[in-house]
Amino acid sequence: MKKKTMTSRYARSISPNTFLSLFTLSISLFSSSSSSSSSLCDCLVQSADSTPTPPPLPVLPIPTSRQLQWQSSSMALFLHFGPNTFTDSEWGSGHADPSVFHPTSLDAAQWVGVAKQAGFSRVILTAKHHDGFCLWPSEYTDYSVRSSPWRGGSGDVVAELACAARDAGVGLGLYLSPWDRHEPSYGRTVEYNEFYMGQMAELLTRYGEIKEVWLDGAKGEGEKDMDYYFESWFSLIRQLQPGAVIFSDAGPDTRWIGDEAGVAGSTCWSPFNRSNAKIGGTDPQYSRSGDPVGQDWVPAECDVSIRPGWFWHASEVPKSATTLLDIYYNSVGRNCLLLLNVPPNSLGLISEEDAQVLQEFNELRRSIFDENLAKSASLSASSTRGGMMNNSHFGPDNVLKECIYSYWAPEESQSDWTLHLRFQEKVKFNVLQVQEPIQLGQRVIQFHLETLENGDEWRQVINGTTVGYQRLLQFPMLETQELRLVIDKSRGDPLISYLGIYLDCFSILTETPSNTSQTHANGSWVIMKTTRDNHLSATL
Ligand code: FUL
Repeated sequence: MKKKTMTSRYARSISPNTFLSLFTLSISLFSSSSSSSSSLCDCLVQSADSTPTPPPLPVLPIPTSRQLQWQSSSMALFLHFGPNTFTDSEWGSGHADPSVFHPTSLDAAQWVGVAKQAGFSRVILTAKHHDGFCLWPSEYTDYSVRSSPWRGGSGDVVAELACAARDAGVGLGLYLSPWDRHEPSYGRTVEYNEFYMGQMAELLTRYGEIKEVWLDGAKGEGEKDMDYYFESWFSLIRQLQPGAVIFSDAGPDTRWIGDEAGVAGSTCWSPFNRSNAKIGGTDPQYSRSGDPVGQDWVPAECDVSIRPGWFWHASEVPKSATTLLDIYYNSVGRNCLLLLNVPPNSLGLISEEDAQVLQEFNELRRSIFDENLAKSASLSASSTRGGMMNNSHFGPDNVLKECIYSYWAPEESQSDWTLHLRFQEKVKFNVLQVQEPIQLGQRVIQFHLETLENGDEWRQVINGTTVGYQRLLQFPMLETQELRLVIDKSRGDPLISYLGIYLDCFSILTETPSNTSQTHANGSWVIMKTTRDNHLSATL
């Protein structure tokens, strides 16, 4: 098939010198600020050749170092906690008596421990939800922990969580709701923006390093009209916490995916036009898919709760581990970060049943993804940048290293982009993982996996659109000795940093739609699937 190289249309080149300094800067920032990233960077290939072929130019836009670090963490744990936890509500009126806030066993170290053991390296707390109640003793309002009986009015949930997170090496993010149903100045634009920025400054100066600031676009119908000074808020956040990513419906660093089910589009670009999105009024379809010609790098975050509500309610139970696994495929497996809400209960603890499910979810992921079956294959490629004979940095074997800075790159101006895997014996698998070195931009538009049958017939197993940081595709069990990953369409030359094949014995694929051909199904030709606990979910 003739491929279209879209370099001229999409790549806004920058000079090689600028690129190299950007590249070096991003590696050094990435490695200095992330403990887990040092192992990622250990795999940088050192040249034995005195004049190695340099990396290709990036295809813009590209991520900042804080976005790279955010994306590499894959999952964060959301903690909705406040008066709603005690009043059985979701959107508190803002008039609940502060005395309702009385967790008798609050233990932030338990929250962080549960998160860490289940593989989450960041937690994000609702420091203030829409009811306006502050989980820290804000100077600007008395509607806070200071007016509650908890710790005799001298407690500070944000401080306890910050301390526990620091001790455990877990990152901390904070949610400060713009919509405030308690604060009397809400509705008076200048006054409320000053109030809000005063609170933001407290949060960003008292508690050490903050990794993410979560700006919720929600607001009830018929509520007072007012403007939020987003640009001033963003500048303040940058000034006080330059390493923090800012989440909102429209970025600037990470965007809302457009639903609260944890499901991204099966096509999901990190490029996006921020000017096309409005905080509090986005087009869900645009948010889900991103924009292949977007000027801004704004990857998506998928938020979803382990329970039906965001806050803890005695009557609700957590989703099963296999349901969480399904959500993982549809979020992390579609180039997004999964933000899973696990609300502490009215004792101030993550409930035992939630912790149990998280542990099982962790075990499921480990048992599936710990062993990349592709490691036993011998790899070849249609071409290699710099040639295979020249100690190339860009050979196909790089796709077996867990590092985005080592990747396979084809020779420039090729019409065939293929990675070929040959096994000594047949391998059995049903999951494909592909990753791009996104520090050089998101490139792959369309790809497919094919297997050799009857010695000389290549049959397509699955196809997909977009890869990004990570793409996971599921398909019925396959047994083969030869495989090819073919990139059909790309913005510039495609680059692949990782290729994995895995055996998932937990998700059961049950139904194939009769009207969907494999060729056009975009990695989701298995429309409905059920997991062992009979959970049924749509994967589109
Ligand atoms: C929504 C809010 O209205 C919900 O209460 C929750 O905080 C969720 C994460 O975002 O917009």
